[in-house]
Amino acid sequence: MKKVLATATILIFIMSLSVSLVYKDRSANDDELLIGFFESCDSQGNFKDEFYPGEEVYVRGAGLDRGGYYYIYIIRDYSPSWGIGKWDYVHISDLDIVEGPIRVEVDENGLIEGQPVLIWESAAVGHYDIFADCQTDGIPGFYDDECDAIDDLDINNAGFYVVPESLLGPIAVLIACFIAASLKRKKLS
Ligand SMILES: [Ca+2]
Ligand SMILES: [Ca+2]
Repeated sequence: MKKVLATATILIFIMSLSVSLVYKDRSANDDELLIGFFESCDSQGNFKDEFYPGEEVYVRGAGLDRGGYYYIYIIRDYSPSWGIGKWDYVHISDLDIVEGPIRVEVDENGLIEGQPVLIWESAAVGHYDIFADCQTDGIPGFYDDECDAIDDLDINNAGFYVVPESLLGPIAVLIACFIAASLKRKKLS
């Protein structure tokens, strides 16, 4: 009897665990579909805002124009406000484009097809935003917060940041310059 009870307890535990895991997966997906997002990430789709020079930059998005398509641009960090609503448009000519346009399709659930999508093969040092300009809703070429998407304001004003691999290089150069200047001064005096 004890054995039967123990087995039943274990079975109930395993069943409740799998039910909660399935529920967790489903609610995570629902959240993505309902809230929407557009974020820099790695090749596995993990959100990522700091990259090293030469690294690949990917993007993931949800809540986008269902069945539509977008042009994605990486731009040098646009620090003025992108504007909210229809009366404060940012035009593509206001932006300093580094990569793009990269065309992506959006599926019937509002997710970018085949994401995460590679948008930069070899990142260079700096602060950047990512702009997804909807070509199937709103006015292409202008930022419209109702159908377009931006990755912005993660690292100060930027959507992502490419850090120098080591700050030791520039510091070493500065120290060498300082020593050389002091030696020169000593020689002259
Ligand atoms: Ca920005
Ligand atoms: Ca980001």
